[in-house]
Amino acid sequence: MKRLLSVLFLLAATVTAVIGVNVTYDHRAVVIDGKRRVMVSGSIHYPRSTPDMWPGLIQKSKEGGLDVIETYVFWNLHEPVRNQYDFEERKDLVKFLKLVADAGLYVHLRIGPYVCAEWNYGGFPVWLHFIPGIQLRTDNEPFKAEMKRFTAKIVNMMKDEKLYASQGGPIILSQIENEYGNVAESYGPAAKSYIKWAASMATSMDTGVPWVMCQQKDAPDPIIDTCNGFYCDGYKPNADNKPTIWTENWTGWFLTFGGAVPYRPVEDVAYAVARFYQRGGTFQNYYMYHGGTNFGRTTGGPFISTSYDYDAPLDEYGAPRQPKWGHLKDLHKAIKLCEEALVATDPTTTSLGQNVEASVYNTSSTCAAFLANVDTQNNATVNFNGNSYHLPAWSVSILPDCKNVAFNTAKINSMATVRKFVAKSVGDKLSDSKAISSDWSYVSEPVGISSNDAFDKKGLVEQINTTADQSDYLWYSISINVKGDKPLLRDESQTTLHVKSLGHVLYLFINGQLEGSAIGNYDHPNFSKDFPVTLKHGKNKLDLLSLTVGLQNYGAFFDKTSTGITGPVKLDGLKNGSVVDLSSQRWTYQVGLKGESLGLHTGGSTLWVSGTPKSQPLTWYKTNFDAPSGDNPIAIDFTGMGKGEAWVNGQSIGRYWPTYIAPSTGCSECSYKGSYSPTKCLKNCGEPSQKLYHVPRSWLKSNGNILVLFEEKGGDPTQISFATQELESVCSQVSESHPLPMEAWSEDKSKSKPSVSLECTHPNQVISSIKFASFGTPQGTCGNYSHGECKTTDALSIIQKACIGSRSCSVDVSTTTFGDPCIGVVKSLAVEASCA
Ligand SMILES: *[C@@H]1O[C@H](CO)[C@@H](O)[C@H](O)[C@H]1NC(C)=O
Ligand SMILES: *[C@@H]1O[C@H](CO)[C@@H](O)[C@H](O)[C@H]1NC(C)=O
Ligand SMILES: *[C@@H]1O[C@H](CO)[C@@H](O)[C@H](O)[C@H]1NC(C)=O
Ligand SMILES: *[C@@H]1O[C@H](CO)[C@@H](O)[C@H](O)[C@H]1NC(C)=O
Ligand SMILES: *[C@@H]1O[C@H](CO)[C@@H](O)[C@H](O)[C@H]1NC(C)=O
Ligand SMILES: *[C@@H]1O[C@H](CO)[C@@H](O)[C@H](O)[C@H]1NC(C)=O
Ligand SMILES: *[C@@H]1O[C@H](CO)[C@@H](O)[C@H](O)[C@H]1NC(C)=O
Ligand SMILES: CC(=O)N[C@H]1CO[C@H](CO)[C@@H](O)[C@@H]1O
Repeated sequence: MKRLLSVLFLLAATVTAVIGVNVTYDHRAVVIDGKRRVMVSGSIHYPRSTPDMWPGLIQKSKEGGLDVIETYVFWNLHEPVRNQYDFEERKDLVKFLKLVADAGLYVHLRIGPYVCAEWNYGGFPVWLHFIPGIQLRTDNEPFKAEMKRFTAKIVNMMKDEKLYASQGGPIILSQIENEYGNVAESYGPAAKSYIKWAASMATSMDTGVPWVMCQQKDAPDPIIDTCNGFYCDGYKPNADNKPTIWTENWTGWFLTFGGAVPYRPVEDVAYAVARFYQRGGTFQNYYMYHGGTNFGRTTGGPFISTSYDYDAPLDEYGAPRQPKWGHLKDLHKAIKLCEEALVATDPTTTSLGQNVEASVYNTSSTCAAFLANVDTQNNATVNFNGNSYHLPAWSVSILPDCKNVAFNTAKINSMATVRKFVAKSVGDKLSDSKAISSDWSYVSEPVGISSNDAFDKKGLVEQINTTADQSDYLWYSISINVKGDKPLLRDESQTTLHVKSLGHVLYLFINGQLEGSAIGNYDHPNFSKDFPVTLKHGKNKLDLLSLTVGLQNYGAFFDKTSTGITGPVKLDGLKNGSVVDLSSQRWTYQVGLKGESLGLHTGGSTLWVSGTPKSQPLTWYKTNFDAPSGDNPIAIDFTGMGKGEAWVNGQSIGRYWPTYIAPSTGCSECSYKGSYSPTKCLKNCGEPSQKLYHVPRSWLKSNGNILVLFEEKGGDPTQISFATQELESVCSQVSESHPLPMEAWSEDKSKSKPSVSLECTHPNQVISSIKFASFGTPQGTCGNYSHGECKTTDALSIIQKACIGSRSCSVDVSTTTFGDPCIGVVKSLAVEASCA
């Protein structure tokens, strides 16, 4: 009987699972099976992590309070060669979506297929560029045919796997095109007809779920136009029957090689999100919730770094970034407490004074309110609904019952953590050396032309047209004859080679020797440079190696952005004072490196010789290594190397470039108050933009792993080391005056007190020591607390007693627990602990 029952139960479960839900929308919200929903979404791009990381990322998204995972679909990853598709491993879109469904979350599938995303060529395959007569992203038949073919490919794949909500799957929304409204003007009248076509092409695919277009004010019905930005409060869609949706709320910003590391304070992210729901929004997406890593040559830009951490709530390696993750989790709980009121009616907003306003969602059965202080400096105390409320500057308080504050965006209850990468020796090393290996072999890459596929051409070529992005590298080679009897050149010190390039990086070799280099940056990939050169009498070989560092991904006609040495290239320093222009002479070209054509990245080939030449440009290095022990995330610290690409067991972990240093200025103190911009909050000025590079654990065996590097400039591989991410401290600081912790909301409110909660994130660890505890007026931040003037004497022992040996603990922030060291002063409790 029991067995029969469970069979019946299973049958019932299967039946409900295949019955689809009806996703529609109205002016308030996305409507699922007739019910309006308030939803929180977060972006995770599946190829920016590995399949073994996906379940953990999705689980932490769910715990963080997300309802929806949003991802782009990356056309150039899935169709590297026209009509040859790849959906394996990191590209296994279906597997990713099924894992999201298994976790009980919904999906917003942004097909694009133009995706921007700081991704190479905005996600377009470069082969599109070579289709005769094609014009991308406009009303052009060859382009529309390709876009429709790929969109249909993905839609049909989703349908075959029953992944649309209408079929019982997780996909409730889908996006066509991407931020086209930002650039449409440049495409003239064709923009309008293109968008009309894209809208009807998409809706004709009959997915059973709504489509959206972001940053597209003229999105044709029934497509919902949505907002992207740092703030989207006040956004109104283009028709009364469409809900207000925020498809990209930038949780931070992307890093570039040559830039400092951007971050966005969580108080400001929370403020932006609360303002959005306050002013009528019902669906908001964090871009990114997990940023991850640009493996291989997938970065766009140009100059986007390999790390795509984005200061997201989940860090590059998948760990919760605290307090960001936790504070937003508390925010989501507060918003969910308001859901019934939010979907029932429109808000009524009234001014409570200068820069202070209340929005109330009030019906006969339910009431929720948001009180906002949009002043960038001044705190405010306001009267609302018969009570008095303190509103810190640039903050929103959420009152799910129009009376009690469940959350204030500027007051963080969540725990903070400090995670650090700690150098780790590998294998059973006898020495203390943290080097990955002292035992390397190498292959020297020939300078200049070495391939039978090299070709001659008069004049300088454009790089993307020439390489079709099959490689970062393009050789431009030429010979110059300096006649011995009647020397052409003035004094050698006065001879210069002037090179103008559209980017992105250039190395100049003269007679086989590296003479100099030039680099662009994110804002200006192009450069002009005068290289002092030394030429000998007779024939001189000039080899210019031009590199791309990710192709343009944004802007009108971004696909037509040129790169490479388009000239002029001139030699200055002739005896008679004139300049020799080499630009229109006959050059020899080679796409890619010899080592690339030999497949050296796998570590195969018989060319490897033992040894570790240092500071030698154009060198392939190889070593074997054992995986660092434990299960914490791993990175390689590339300090000591110049620039290049690295492969672990044949898989590219991306371009490395630890020698590109961020500007030394621009990192001054940053307040969360006031409008955010990508340059407002920066750190690591004067340091390498990126020195740590993620090595996914799942790419490693316990021993016998192969690491291959291709170094362009010259470096010392014996200096590079593994580092593992370690949890240094967990901290919390909570004030007596903080709103009640969210857990207490549904309990007896009169009894609950604000509390400090700590938890070791690793399941096998417990709180092992209390590094700091103070009740009174402590100062500082996690890792850096100090006592204030007011403090009790026994805070440390109270916390030790409550926490040591437990995985988590919670202590009330109250004079009942600690006594009162300074009557009349608002006190807080700060604790720093470590886990082991
Ligand atoms: C889906 O819901 C909409 C409105 O909520 C309704 O008009 C429509 O008939 C429903 N469709 C199905 C298939 O139930
Ligand atoms: C909500 O509406 C009721 C009935 O109209 C009214 O009495 C009450 O004051 C309103 N509450 C708020 C906070 O505006
Ligand atoms: C404003 O409020 C915050 C948080 O409640 C507090 O720390 C700060 O001292 C206040 N500032 C002023 C000028 O009162
Ligand atoms: C790079 O290009 C920009 C815009 O085309 C131009 O203004 C600038 O002068 C160029 N810089 C160099 C160093 O050539
Ligand atoms: C590639 O070549 C075509 C035709 O020669 C030219 O129109 C186009 O501008 C070039 N592409 C780039 C990116 O320069
Ligand atoms: C200077 O010498 C170069 C190289 O021989 C020649 O091409 C050029 O025409 C000369 N210029 C003048 C002004 O004589
Ligand atoms: C720690 O605090 C001290 C004094 O407040 C300050 O000088 C120092 O820069 C802080 N260090 C960090 C890492 O924040
Ligand atoms: C690209 C884009 O939409 N940028 C916007 C991001 O949000 C800020 C603040 O609202 C705007 O100023 C930018 O224009």
